[in-house]
Amino acid sequence: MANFWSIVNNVIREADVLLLLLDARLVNETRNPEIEKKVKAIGKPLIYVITKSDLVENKEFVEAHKKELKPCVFVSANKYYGTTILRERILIEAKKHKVKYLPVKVGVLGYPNVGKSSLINAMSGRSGAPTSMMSGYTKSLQKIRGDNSILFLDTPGVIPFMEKESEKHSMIGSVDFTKVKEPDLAVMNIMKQFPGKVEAYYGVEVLDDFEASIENITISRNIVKSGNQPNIDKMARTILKEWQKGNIK
Ligand SMILES: Nc1nc2c(ncn2[C@@H]2O[C@H](COP(=O)(O)OP(=O)(O)OP(=O)(O)O)[C@@H](O)[C@H]2O)c(=O)[nH]1
Ligand SMILES: [Mg+2]
Repeated sequence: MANFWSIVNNVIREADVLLLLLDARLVNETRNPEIEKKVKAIGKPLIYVITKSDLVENKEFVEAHKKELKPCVFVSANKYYGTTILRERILIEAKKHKVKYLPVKVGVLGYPNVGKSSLINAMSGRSGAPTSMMSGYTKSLQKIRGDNSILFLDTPGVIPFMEKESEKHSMIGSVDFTKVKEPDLAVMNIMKQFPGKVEAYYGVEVLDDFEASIENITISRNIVKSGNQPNIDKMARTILKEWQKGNIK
């Protein structure tokens, strides 16, 4: 991870404009005060890009963020929303900061798995930046030509240095479902923050006792281990996978 930070620091130095990608479902959780501070300190423009907006039905909730995050653009790499507006915003910010040459160098920053490489691909119309549902996929700096006016600098995702919140990282997908140590805790956290979504997806009753809900889902899917006991760990990992893939929304 230390090495990933050094790539991020170099990109902050090299880029003319920085994008900080935030997950539309977890806007506050995916902000990174360390990155925001560094970019401000160096005096470069930072655009907040709220991505995966196709996964959010309650647009008002997302709209509320517009007031506190400036400038801010909503996009979806999957649905190609917002890419033209973002391109315009990048060029406006570059001009405001007196960038006199093209292409404008645009550093793309954010948590692992937030959708950095996917956005670059959506904006460049090619698959120049490899993507994956497994977090930590981009491991080095990649330069991808957007068009004549933009050169993207893709970075490996980083999380704030001192942050050790494993449930949050599972919810964001920064630690992917195969690596999460306690998937049941991660699922309970999602159930708490997004009431009823997991239960609705699996067609079980919403209970106050999240552990019981996971058990009910496990039983309803007949996921068992030896001795015919419900295999909670296996089911919780599957639920987490569906969440991280954006199927539960
Ligand atoms: N629904 C939805 N899924 C998205 C969107 N953008 C990315 N994804 C998915 O999110 C996952 C991660 O995407 P990447 O583009 O690889 O994310 P990244 O930020 O580059 O990840 P690292 O390189 O690991 O830091 C993939 O499964 C993508 O398909 C989006 O706008 N909407
Ligand atoms: Mg990537």
